[in-house]
Amino acid sequence: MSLYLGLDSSTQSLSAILLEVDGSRRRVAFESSIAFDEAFPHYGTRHGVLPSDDPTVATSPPLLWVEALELMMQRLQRSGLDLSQLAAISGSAQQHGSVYLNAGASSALANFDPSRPLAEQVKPLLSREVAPIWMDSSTSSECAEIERAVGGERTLAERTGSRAFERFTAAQIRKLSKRDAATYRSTDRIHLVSSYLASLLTGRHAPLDPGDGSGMNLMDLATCQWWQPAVDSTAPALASKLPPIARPSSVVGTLSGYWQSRFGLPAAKLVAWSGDNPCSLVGVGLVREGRLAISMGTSDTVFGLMREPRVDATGTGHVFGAPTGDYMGLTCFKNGSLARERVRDEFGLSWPTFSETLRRTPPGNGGRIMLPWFEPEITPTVLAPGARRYGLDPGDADGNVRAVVEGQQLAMALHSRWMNVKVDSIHATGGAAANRDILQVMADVFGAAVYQLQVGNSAALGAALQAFHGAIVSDSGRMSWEEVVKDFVEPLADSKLSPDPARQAIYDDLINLYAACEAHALGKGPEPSERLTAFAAGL
Ligand code: ADP
Ligand code: XUL
Repeated sequence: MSLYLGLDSSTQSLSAILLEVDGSRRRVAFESSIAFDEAFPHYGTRHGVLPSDDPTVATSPPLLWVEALELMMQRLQRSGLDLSQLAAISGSAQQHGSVYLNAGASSALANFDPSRPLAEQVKPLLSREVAPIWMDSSTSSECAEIERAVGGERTLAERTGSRAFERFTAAQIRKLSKRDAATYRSTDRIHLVSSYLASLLTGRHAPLDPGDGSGMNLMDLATCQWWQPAVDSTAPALASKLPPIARPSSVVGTLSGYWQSRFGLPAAKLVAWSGDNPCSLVGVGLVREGRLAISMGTSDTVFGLMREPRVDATGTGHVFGAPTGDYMGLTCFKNGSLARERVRDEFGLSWPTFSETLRRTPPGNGGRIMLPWFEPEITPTVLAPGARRYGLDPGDADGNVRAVVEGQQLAMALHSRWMNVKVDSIHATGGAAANRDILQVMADVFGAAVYQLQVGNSAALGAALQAFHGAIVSDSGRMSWEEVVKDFVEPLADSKLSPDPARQAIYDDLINLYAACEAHALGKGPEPSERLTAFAAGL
């Protein structure tokens, strides 16, 4: 019997899933989650993010993630499981965020004192107290500068998988090097959240993997190595500050002495961490082409596996590396769960009453549309926050509940067309995938069957499967991904939600009106009121 641990450090929480594999018998032996704001109020985060006067700035405290890691290991230690059988650990983390360490880190990582908490030992190693995270959109000028320097948006997208995006690590690093050159100079190593936490576990600077590396605008997708023109265009002397890139799910070390002494853990293999979306891809079982997954966590993301990297000509989406060594297409929306919560709270609802409202309001919402941009939006790029409403009274509870859910699903359907996947089924994951009334709208908008999965936290599950795959491959050479995910990623048999043909027909029309509203709000199209009135009359 062997145990494999997957950790997921997301925006709002740290989760863990421990898999037990005993011959052909496989099960989840332990599952736990720590919500950052509740467990560590002394950092003053809201939904895991530090307060900021500028709505385009989003940072988090890297020490909070360390405290969470320690607390999780303590929970594991107290679980009563036989942890001497722990064979490997891997992890998943929110993508794009970066952590800045000084030259002291290289030796300190190997020599943490097991009698003292880790956060106080990591504190002196940070050259920057905060980590910019994926919700940041303060770097538009840096994006333009990087694209110009490498020969344009198209070139950057073809080489790295994405045009320049505000939250991607290159633009964030450039911002620091321009606006706080002294801090940049005092930085010896820039980690992603994933490679930072992996480094703490293995006691030396850990490499990152291509799945997370492709969220930086710095990695050549074809070679999975740093693309020198992008590195040179981002900041001075950057090459020496970046970690190396390892093969996906390769063993990059063992659990360091700190964790062994402090929590009685064995010298388990440490398998390269990845981003939460690449981990979710395998955690929902998308190891073959032709299906889509939608994750509704803090962000909403639509993604699918790709054998070949088909870059998005419209500049909306991304191509990332996948843990399987293939690629994945992804479109990300910042206004995910927090936008739904905003509407829920505005009208004093709970999730059950929010759902009940969805059930009794008509599809198409009488031609009333919301562009749910409560926070600056990633897809499409919207820097000035504020929901835009068409024919919708801001005080109308029923109308706004339906409008936020329909608006989000229509936006996801519209902006995932570039992936060119004929969708007949969708695997839904993330916290909001528990809500079957939201999933019914998804099924109707996409015209596809929607399934829920046995294990809700697909990113943590994907990380645990990555640990399993990495350990087996390093010991015995080979194991197909189909074999790795077997038994863990089956959709729940009775979870299927089918599209209703009449509702689907309404959304086939409404998506064009949604696109017209979006174009109008972005200053790229005419006022759509007349079209909305005509649509409402035909309902
Ligand atoms: P992340 O991994 O990005 O931190 P999760 O995938 O854990 O986020 O999802 C957390 C979110 O799930 C919460 O912000 C909450 O809004 C949402 N959520 C939980 N239960 C429901 C529900 N019944 N209906 C809709 N959303 C829900
Ligand atoms: C993906 C993205 C988000 C974060 C959230 O590009 O920015 O999904 O990974 O954790």
